[in-house]
Amino acid sequence: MIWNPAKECMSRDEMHALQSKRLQKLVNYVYHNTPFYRNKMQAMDISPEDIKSIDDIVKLPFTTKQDLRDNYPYGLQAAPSSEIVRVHASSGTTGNPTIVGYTRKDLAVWSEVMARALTSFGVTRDDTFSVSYGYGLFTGGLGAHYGVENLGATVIPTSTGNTEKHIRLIRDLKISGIACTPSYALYLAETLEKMGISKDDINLRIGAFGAEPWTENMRKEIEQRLGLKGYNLYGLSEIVGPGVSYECSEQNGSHVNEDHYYPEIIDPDTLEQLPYGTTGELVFTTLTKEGMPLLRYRTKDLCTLYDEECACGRKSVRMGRIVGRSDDMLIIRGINVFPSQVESVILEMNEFEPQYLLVVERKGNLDTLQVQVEVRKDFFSDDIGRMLAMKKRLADKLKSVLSIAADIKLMEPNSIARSEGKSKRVIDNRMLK
Ligand code: DLL
Repeated sequence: MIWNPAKECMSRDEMHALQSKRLQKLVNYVYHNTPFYRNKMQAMDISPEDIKSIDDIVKLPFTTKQDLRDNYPYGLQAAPSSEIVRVHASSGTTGNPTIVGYTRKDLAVWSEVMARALTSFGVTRDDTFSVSYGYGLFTGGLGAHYGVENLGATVIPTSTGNTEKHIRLIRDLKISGIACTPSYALYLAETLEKMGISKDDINLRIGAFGAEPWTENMRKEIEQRLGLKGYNLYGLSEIVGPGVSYECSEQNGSHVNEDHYYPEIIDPDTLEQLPYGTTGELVFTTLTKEGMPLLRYRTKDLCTLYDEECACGRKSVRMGRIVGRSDDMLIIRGINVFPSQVESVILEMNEFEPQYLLVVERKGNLDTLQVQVEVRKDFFSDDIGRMLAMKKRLADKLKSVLSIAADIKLMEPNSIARSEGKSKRVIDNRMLK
């Protein structure tokens, strides 16, 4: 099933024409309603008339998270506050949070793109769907919630917390779909096992997972332990929240809702636009947003865009998995390390739980990487020889993937803090100095 074939299966030429029309309108709108953009465009000597097609997007200025922070709270809002009906905020580890205001139309577009995503995952009106992303300032909960309602399935707004009660609801209400972070899905699986409930006692069949990077191995692990099929859901608060892109049954990249969010890949150093098929930083322009429209927003997410046709029938451009972020990529002794690389190695080995923490330190002038990882109950023992051999196996594998040596710390089952939302996988103590 396809929720909106007219848009999702639009020919590339028609999409180009629609995007061109929408970009012109958008540039006019922000030029006249957001002093921030008018100033930027004037400084670059560009006027709205210079934008004749979507290809002219390269003439426009970029927007960064820092711009949003510097103009906190409402500096980039284009609609009058009387038109804003909801506000979300994105957490940041430092500085001001990012405030995002939505008009009524923005919310309608959001529930449309979420309904497209859920339909693509196979959700129908007959499903009962648990939304287990946090409700509140975070966009995950309410974003997924209104998508499920728009589609006509039954929504159970479980949010986060009280996992045992959640599992009883999953069993008793015959919940068939769940939206949560992949790390919370693993925690659910663990709790299910602890409660002595088998995956055959529940009816989960679809998972809408996102809000943090995850790997194919993690997908297999979640699918196997919860007895469902897991789909990737991507988005970010600044652009809208969940629903920017979504996987289809082919699971070969995520279709971008590019009639609303125009994607580009750029080289993060030169800021040049890169062709499809090249990995770089993902940038979005919100083609239809009213509340806080953004021109060329730099997500810092690293991925690749593909425009080859997909067998599912949708014609939209697809994005590959997020392979890292241009800003949280770890550089250890000059080598780029992505936490997802460590995760893949851990998940390939039966001895370990998919629970790990990377701790980076600087000793003298040397960066060190410690990988803390939980050993599965069945493999944990007092036999030092066995444990040392296990440690060496992991160290060797990591070395061959990362090209640097990591110090491995084997942890007892259940000793690494679990998360209900986004998991924290990296502690970089070098930055504290
Ligand atoms: O995480 C919105 C969301 C909620 C997406 C629920 C999907 C599901 P933010 O808190 O602003 O918004 O964080 C956005 O999270 O730039 C990525 O780095 C990361 N991210 C989101 N989805 C994925 C995904 C929400 N599917 C930031 N895979 C983004 C990898 C993801 N990373």
